[in-house]
This record gives sequence, structure tokens and C-alpha cells, in this order.
Amino acid sequence: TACCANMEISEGEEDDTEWKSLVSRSPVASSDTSNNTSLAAPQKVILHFDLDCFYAQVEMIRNPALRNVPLGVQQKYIIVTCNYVAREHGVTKLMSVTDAKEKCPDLVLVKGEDLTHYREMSYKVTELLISFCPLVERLGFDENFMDISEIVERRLQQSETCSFKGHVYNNSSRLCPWLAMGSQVAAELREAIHSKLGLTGCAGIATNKLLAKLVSGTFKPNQQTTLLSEDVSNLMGSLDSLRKVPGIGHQTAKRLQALGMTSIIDLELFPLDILAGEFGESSARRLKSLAIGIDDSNVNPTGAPQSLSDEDSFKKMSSIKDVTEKIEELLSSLVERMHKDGRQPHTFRLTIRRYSTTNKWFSRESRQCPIPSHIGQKIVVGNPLANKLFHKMVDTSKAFHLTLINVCFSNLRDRPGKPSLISFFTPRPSPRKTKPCTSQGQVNPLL
Ligand code: DCP
Ligand code: MG
Ligand code: MG
Repeated sequence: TACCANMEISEGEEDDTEWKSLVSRSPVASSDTSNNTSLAAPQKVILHFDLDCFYAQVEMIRNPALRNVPLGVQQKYIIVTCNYVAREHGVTKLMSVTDAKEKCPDLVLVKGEDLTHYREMSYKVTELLISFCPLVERLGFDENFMDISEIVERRLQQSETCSFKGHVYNNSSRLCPWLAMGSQVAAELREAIHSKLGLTGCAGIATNKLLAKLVSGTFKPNQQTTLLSEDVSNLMGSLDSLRKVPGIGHQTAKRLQALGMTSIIDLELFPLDILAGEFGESSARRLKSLAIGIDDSNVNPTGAPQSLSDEDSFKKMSSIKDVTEKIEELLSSLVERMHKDGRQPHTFRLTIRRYSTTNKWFSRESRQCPIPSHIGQKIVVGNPLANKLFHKMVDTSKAFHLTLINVCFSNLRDRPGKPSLISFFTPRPSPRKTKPCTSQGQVNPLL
């Protein structure tokens, strides 16, 4: 699905469709320990929100006349999403424009390459959720996890047991006060998102992130589903491929397949020691846990983005002139966003992808350099940094063929006396002051 330009990835590190953190984060979630703890401690209650046909909803808010027509949002020659009217006509996400027009000749198309409005709406949703409870983690542009365990506990102390709102997976009828209260909170939050921002979406209510995400799309659009523990194996068993498990990305699925696994059951039954030989002990345990619906990872409050970036992909770019123009175009909108953010970037990174038939996914190369402080906030279009970095990577005396360019500002720090505009995010215990640029910017290929 990386076929289209300007995907969510342009938001930088936080938007990872493969949800890598699930596999790499330190796990140690063997089934035994979790069984013990679930008896001793009250369960977590985790919500997962996913907005309905997100880009299309934003376009329908901008232009209400689009509400009742079949609407597709187009990036290049792909429909990245479409509203539910269009879906009734058989249009699907990531369909080519040609196919979509064939299915639905009345389809109205809007261009969705400029992500500005989607990004802004996306952060408004996160901000709204944070105003209820700070434990909110973004995933891509239209999803948020929320750990509402404390809210639920507090409410349960105050009130009698309550009933479930929305659907319960498999229509199960067992009592579970935590999850029932969780479903009430989810309904209230969905209502708040609707009344304050005009957006509808789905929610999943479960005891961990993995299950909340998996269950949230059971009934679409604008509905919510709660998963009780007795139905975990039903839900996991309903997934028709390994790739459907959040945390098992393209590459991981390929490696699992090479070991002979195709289904979730295969993974569940696969010998741990052989899996550990391939992935290492902790990732192997992690994978086996995921297969049975166990996920001990925390909801990590997202905080303000650690970098701002923008990118575009194309079939072929092979002249310096085109490259320079594209970089200028990307930089001009990025610089504007950087100004709105209010912080000052201290590192600039340029990323390219060369044409390759064999390695489409992992052929990105990048170089970064510090942004000299005298440039500071004056970093503008036409700055020489990008040019210099580009020539470090590409020998322009020979033919070259690029398919993507990404520009990124990172190592963002508050400017003295000027607080960041993204004040709505709960400040994290500021690592920036004591350890500048921990996650990136340590390696400076220019030096
Ligand atoms: N998106 C994109 N390219 C992709 C996948 C998604 O540009 N390969 C964008 C368009 C979507 C948004 O991300 O509107 C959210 O993706 P979802 O998969 O959640 O799809 P939607 O929200 O559009 O539809 P749904 O109602 O099925 O959630
Ligand atoms: Mg969505
Ligand atoms: Mg989504």
C-alpha cells in the first residue's frame, strides 16, 4: 500500500504502518505471567479509535455538498479513501482511479495530496482525547489508543454496575463491569468527537492495545465493539492472515512465511526455540504472545511530534532541475508548518529513494546535517543545506533515477521565550534539556 504519495509516513517516526514498536518493544509477556497478574490486578481498559473514511470526512466538512455524493480522495492515480456512499457502489480504499470510475461513474474526486487539513484535524482529535485523559497514543493520522483504566476504576467506585454501550463481540453476555464502563466512556468520547469536531468513527474496547485495535473495525462505520476475554481466541482465529496482526509487518510476515507459517494458528503452534533462532528470544516471545492476543505494551503518550517532515513519491525524477524544484516545493510547506509549530529545528535531513526493482521498501537513503544557529528560524526555501546533502548521496555526473524525496526537520527545541504552539500536548518530562537529541541526530554523516 505504499503505492501512493504523501502517505501518513510523512509525519515522520510516529506513523508506522507496520506498528514496529509492537515487535521491538521489550516484551516479556509470557502467557503464564499475564494469567497471574490478571487475577491479582484489575484489568486494563484500552480504547482504540479509528475515524471513518478520514480524508473523505475532512473533505465533506470543508464542503458539505460532498456529503451525499459518492466521493473519492485521489492521490496520483489512486483513491486513497472514499466515503461510505462510494463504498456502497463498490469503490474501495486504494483502488485505482480507473477502476473506481468504472465501478461508479458518478464518483466525485477531490485531490488529497496536500495533507495540511487532514493533519490539522488529526491533531485536533488527539487534543480532544487528551483533554479527557492524558494517556493517548497516536497511530497514523486517524487512530488513537487511550488507556482509560483509571477513569473506569474511579467511575466504578462511584456507581453501580453498568450495561454495555454498542456491540459486544460475538454477542457475548457475560458481565464485565470494567469493559462495560469502558464502553460507556468510549461512547461518550465518540459523541464528543462528533459534537465538537463533526467527525464520526469507530472504537474498540478491550484489555490491551492489540485487541482493542483488532476489534474496533468489527462494525463500521460509526459504531463500537467491546471484546470480552472469553472471545479473544475467536477474534484471533477470525484473522485470515499473519499480516492482519498489528505488529506483524510486511517484512516480519515474509520471514514467518519463509519458516512455513501462513496462519495465526501456525504461529501459535510453532516451536519457540526455532522462532527465537530467527528473531531473537524477546521478539520471538512477543510474536507468540501476539498470536494468542496477549500484548503488554503500554499506551505511550505521544506528545508533540519529534520531527516534522514532508515527502512526495513519483515514477521517475532524473534531472537536477526537477529535484531542486521538488525540494523547494516540499520545503516551502514544511517551513510554514515549522513556523506554526513555534519550535526551532536543529537538524535537517534529506531522504531519497532510488529506483529499484528488487528492493522497493528498504531503499531509502538519507543524510542529515545540523542547521547552523545563525540560519535558525530563517531557514527558508533555497537554503543550501538540501543541495549539499543531495550531492553527498547522488553522483550527478551519472544518470540517476529517483522515486521519492523526503525533507525533515528534527531535533526540535523551544525557542527561548517563545513557547511552542503545540501547547495542547501534555509536556513530557523534558529529555530535550538534559540530553539533546537522543533519538536522532547523533550520527552526523557530514562531519
Ligand atoms: N491513507 C493513505 N494511504 C494509505 C492508507 C491510508 O493516504 N495507504 C489515509 C487515507 C485515509 C486515512 O489514511 O483516509 C486513514 O486510513 P484508514 O485505513 O483508517 O481508512 P479510512 O479512515 O479512510 O477508512 P475507514 O472508515 O475504513 O477507517
Ligand atoms: Mg479510518
Ligand atoms: Mg485507520
